[in-house]
Amino acid sequence: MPEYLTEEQIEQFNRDGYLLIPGFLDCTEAEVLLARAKQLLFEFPIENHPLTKFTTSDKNHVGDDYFLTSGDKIRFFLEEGALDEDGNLTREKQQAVNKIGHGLHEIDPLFRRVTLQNERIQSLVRDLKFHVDPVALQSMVITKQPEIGGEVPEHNDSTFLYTDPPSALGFWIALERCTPENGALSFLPGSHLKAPITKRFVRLPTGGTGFEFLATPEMEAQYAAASQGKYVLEACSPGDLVLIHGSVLHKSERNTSNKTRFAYTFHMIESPPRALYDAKNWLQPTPNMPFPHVLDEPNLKLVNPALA
Ligand SMILES: O=C(O)CCC(=O)C(=O)O
Repeated sequence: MPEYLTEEQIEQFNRDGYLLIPGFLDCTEAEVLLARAKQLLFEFPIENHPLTKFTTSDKNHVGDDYFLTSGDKIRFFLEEGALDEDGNLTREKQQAVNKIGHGLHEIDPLFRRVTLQNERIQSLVRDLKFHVDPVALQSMVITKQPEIGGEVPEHNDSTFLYTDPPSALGFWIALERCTPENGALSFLPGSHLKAPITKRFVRLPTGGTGFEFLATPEMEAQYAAASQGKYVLEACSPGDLVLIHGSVLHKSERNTSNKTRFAYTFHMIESPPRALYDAKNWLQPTPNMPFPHVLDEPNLKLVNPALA
């Protein structure tokens, strides 16, 4: 018997490749995370920041050291539109950040509680049966700043968090109202069943990041044609959770409103030997911070004494 999800919700996730769960966090829980994210933005020192922008286009994807070594840290990536031609910030730092990442789920006690010390997450993971022994590998707060909050182009998450076989699962929690105007997520239902992962985002041997292609251009065109369809926009309220299959196509538009759109998201993958995560991936575990096992009881109870 499922503990948290209904059989209908599990079927819906398997059919559509995503599932909206309204009110996964209550309003207070969502407010606490929102306030913490704003505090982090307020407190981070902009002096000595390398002014790394979060860019997502196929040709120009972020890949400097500040990004590549952010897996076990809390770092701040800027919006492309927040810098002028000379590289100077055009607005206050709090309004210049695109996302905070990628170790919030381990380092920050409030984000850790929601991610790794949360019985609802454990029940949901057991119900979904997507993974046997998942590990959490990254987390982010995405802020979608008013007017400059950039679009996130169509993609699937297993391209960026690649395992063999693909096993990524996204948890995306709205911390504010998400509307068509401020860049709510939209999905291509069923696309996870129609097209395999055709490329993966890797560390290049020459430095930086790029894509390694796993299919010929002909195969890619064939899969792209098979997965055409109508995107469904999912408006959300604070606390709503969207589960995102690693192969489902999704995107979000630019924020054209005057309101922010904060969301907290983290990802899990299956652990070996069921799925292999290799050294080509941009995000690497470190001796200080191996990927935590989500269903591992001792791990769940372990609270970093430095954070207690
Ligand atoms: O929050 C967004 O706008 C995009 C998030 C997303 O696509 C992802 O985390 O994979």
